Amino acid sequence: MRRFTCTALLAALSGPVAHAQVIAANDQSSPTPTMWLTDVRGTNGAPIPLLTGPEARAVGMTYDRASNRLFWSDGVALRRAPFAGAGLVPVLIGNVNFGGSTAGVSLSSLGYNPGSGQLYGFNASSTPSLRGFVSIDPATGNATLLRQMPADCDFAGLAFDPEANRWYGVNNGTGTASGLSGRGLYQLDFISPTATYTKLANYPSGQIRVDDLSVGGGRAYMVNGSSRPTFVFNLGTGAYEANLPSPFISAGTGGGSAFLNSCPADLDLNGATAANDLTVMLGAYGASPAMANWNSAADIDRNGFIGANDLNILLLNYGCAR
Ligand SMILES: [Ca+2]
Ligand SMILES: [Ca+2]
Repeated sequence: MRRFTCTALLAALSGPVAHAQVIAANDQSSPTPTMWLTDVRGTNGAPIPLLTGPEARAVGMTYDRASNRLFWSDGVALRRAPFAGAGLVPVLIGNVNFGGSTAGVSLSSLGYNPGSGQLYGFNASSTPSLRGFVSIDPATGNATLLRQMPADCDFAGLAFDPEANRWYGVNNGTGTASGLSGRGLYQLDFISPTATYTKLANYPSGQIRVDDLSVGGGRAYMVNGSSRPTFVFNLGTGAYEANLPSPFISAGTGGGSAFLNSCPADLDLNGATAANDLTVMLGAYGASPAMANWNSAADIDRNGFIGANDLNILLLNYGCAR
């Protein structure tokens, strides 16, 4: 059994915890599945359990800050819960389905676009005509195949950055058809009539699989459902940073994760957009990635420069708090 530090127990028992953190679960069934919250700043002690029991299994997960809801799926069942720290109360929405049938449903990732109000995912089905990117009605689980993809493609992680209006994904497939470049971290557009897949990075040396992806604070968190750590890729500098340790007690074969980005422009990841975020922004203002005062979190629109648009996004969201 995992032993908790006093700090983690106190944090788990003392009500809401700060937002801007990574939530992750895997797909193992025994011992009891657990959904974990990890403080990416490393200041909140050990990972905190949010939910235990069979409903905590996940291979895909995402967060909608407008409704403060987590969505996750074990591959077929779709669940949601309002985020309120430890003691999540899950609701079964239903099964992900095509026209009422779960035949050929094998979801491997989940993401949410607040602009369209739709969930999206990758259906890693062994049925070729159902394998690819799907949109999913968050109220019903009804799915529509948006783009069929080949068997040697598997976007096991998808994450949407609402400020930059960008999708990111991790692909475990080795194929190079359909504009792909094998396994790795991508920025992609699978919704427009002409899809684009831009590979940002290979996986760290020796790694051939990543189970899910969360994006926030200028970083891509590449989560594994096994005991392997979470790889952290800085989207501004294009370099890997120190791994986060795995929260999992027992290894699964898949996993799901979400970044709790409750406030836009929360640069210091403390759950509010306030004076210190403005201080961070002004300290980095005018910087590009090679400069000493560069801060990847402050490049909110992800255009490679910290400028007026980034400051404007911060000012528009100033005062946000959860
Ligand atoms: Ca903040
Ligand atoms: Ca910018």
